[in-house]
Amino acid sequence: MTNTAGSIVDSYETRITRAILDAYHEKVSRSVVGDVLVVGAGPSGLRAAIDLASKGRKVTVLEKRLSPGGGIWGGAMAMNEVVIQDEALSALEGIAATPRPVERGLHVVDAVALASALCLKAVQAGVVVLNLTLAEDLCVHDGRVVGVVANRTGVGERLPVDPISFQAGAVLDATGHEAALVHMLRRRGLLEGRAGPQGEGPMDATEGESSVVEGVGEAYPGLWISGMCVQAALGGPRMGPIFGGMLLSGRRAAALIDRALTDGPGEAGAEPTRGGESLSEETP
Ligand code: 48F
Repeated sequence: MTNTAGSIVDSYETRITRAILDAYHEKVSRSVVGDVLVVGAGPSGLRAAIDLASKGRKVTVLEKRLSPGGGIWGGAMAMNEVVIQDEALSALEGIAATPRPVERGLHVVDAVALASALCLKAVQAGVVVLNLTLAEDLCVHDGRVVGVVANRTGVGERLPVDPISFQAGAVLDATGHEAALVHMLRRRGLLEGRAGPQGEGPMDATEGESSVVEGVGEAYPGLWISGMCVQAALGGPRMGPIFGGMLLSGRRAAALIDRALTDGPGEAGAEPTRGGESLSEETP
């Protein structure tokens, strides 16, 4: 195709550009309304997304970084092996990353293999993963979280550019240590409750690995929590470089959300608690 003045140009480059634009916008467009929005593509968020999509739910994952995978890539102190305990091996179901037994109930998995396998499985299961997409706020209608306000990473924080929004029957805060969505509600006084700590406790791997699973629940109508977000929101201990609890936490979140979506709002009865205290004093 010649590029003479006044002629219409459709070069190889413009066809490549159009292919990207059409495919990306089709993908985003079909994600605008869905069953579940997962914010954070770490181990808990990806595991939850995979399980929900495998049950036929329409799931979108928003991840602010370039690479989905969260804290998996770095293993511990940048040593890229991940530890999984015996009791959590079932959480690797369907994930093509092979654990190798090491000692007394512990296994290691190559961090690159685990992160890649979770990402690939999610996409193959039908999850739409939107990276470089920052959840900057929540949509709350009539006392219920119904969606997420999102912007391109690096844009909304620096420039006066309005965001777009995604809506879903359930939103999962899987943002890890940041507990980003929980804090958005807390800042507005919407989570004024008795569960005071609001921040992780010091390291206790045994307690942390169980409470990160037990604490999964609906923190506010429509907003669920999993993974390290549970500890950050409810004040549980950090557990350090062991990842089984994260995957199990995602699995539990998926099971509870799936049940809640089937039963309808108000039927889940899975408000997360720690020490008998609820996250929110009253849930409308
Ligand atoms: O931190 P992350 O891996 O959370 P997780 O699934 O797992 C925690 C472990 O990695 C590790 C640990 C194991 O013992 O303690 O830390 O609970 O993944 C959270 C993801 O959320 C993204 C963030 O970039 C990361 O990939 N994220 C955080 N805030 C936002 C976000 C936001 N506002 N919008 C979109 N993504």
